[in-house]
Amino acid sequence: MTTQRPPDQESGPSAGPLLSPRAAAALQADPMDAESCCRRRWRCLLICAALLVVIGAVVAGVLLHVRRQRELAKWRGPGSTTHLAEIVLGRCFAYTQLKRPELRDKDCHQIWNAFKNVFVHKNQCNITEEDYQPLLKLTNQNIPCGKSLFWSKSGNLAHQYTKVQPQLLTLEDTLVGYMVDGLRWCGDEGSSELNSGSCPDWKEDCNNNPNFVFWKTVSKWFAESACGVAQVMLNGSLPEAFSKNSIFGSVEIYNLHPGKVSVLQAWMMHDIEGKSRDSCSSSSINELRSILKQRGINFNCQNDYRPAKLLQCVSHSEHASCSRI
Ligand code: AVW
Repeated sequence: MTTQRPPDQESGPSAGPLLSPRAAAALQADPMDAESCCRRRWRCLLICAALLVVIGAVVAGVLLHVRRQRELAKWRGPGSTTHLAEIVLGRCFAYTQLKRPELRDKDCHQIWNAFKNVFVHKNQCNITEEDYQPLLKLTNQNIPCGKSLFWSKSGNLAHQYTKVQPQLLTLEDTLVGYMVDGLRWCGDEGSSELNSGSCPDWKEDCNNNPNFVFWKTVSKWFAESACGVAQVMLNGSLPEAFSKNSIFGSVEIYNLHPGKVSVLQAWMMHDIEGKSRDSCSSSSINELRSILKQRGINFNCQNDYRPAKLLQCVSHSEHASCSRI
C-alpha cells in the first residue's frame, strides 16, 4: 500500500530529497519576483500618469494664457516687459538691500503691489498722477542738496556719469526710477493680467497711459525734491538741446522750487563722433534761461563739461578732441 503525500507538501520547502537545493531555492524565489515585478510596473504606470497630468496642465496653462493674451486690447506700442514682476521686485531688493542699505526697511512686495494696482484692471488711457501717489509715498527718499542731475536726450551719458560720481543722482538712480528704468508695463480693463502683447503708444493711442503718466509723475517729484545747485545734462548734437516738449522742458523746470533751487547748471555735451548743432549761446538755451529767470532761478551753461567729456573720451581716446582736454 502506497501512502500519498498531500499536494502542498510536494511543492513546499520540505520537498527535500525530490528536488535539488537550487531548484527548491528558485521555486521559493519565484513568487517574490512576480510580486516586485508587479510593483515596479505599477510604479511605472503611476509615474507615467503623473507626468501626463503635469504635461497636460502645462499645455492647458500655456494655451489659456495665449488665448487670454489674444483677447486683451491691441495697442500700437510694445507690450509689457516679460517677467516684469520679477525684474521690478529684484531691482527693488537689490536697491534697498545692497545699493542703499539705509533704505532696507522699505517693503518691496508692498511697493510692487502699489505699482501694479495703478494699471491692473484699469482703463489704460485714463491713468492719473493721483494713481501713482501711493507708490511715491512708499518709495520716497531724501535727495541731498546739490546732488540732482536732470537730463534731456542724454540719458546714457548722464547715467554713465552718476556711476562714476555716485554722490550725484539722476531720477533713475533713485529707488522709484531704478526699479522700472527702461521697462514697459500696462494691464487691461477686462483682465487682471499684464498685457504683454501691446501697450498704448504715447502718440498713436493716448498719453494718459501707465508709462507716460509714471514718468511725468516721478519727474515732477524728482524736480520738487531738488535743492541748492541742480545740474542738467543736455545734448548739443541735436538742433535744439532744450525742447519745451520734453519731460525736462515741460515738467521738471516748472517744478523746481525757486526758494530751494538757487541755480540750474547746464552741461551742454556733444557726441564725440557727432556734429555740434547746439551750444550754450543758442536760442533754445536762451529760451530755457528766460523761463528760469521768470521763475526766479539762476541759470549757468557750460559747453562740454570736462569731467563728462573725459568719460566720453574713454571710448574715443584716439579722437583729436580728446588729446586737448
Ligand atoms: P527724453 P526728457 N526709462 O530723452 O527730457 C524709460 O526725451 O523728455 O528726455 N523711459 C523714460 C525714462 C526712463 N528712465 N525717462 C524718461 N522716459 C520716457 C526723466 C519719457 O516718456 C529724467 F528725470 C520721456 O519723454 C530726465 O531729467 C522719454 O522717455 C528727464 O525725465 C524720452 O526722454 C528726461 O526726459
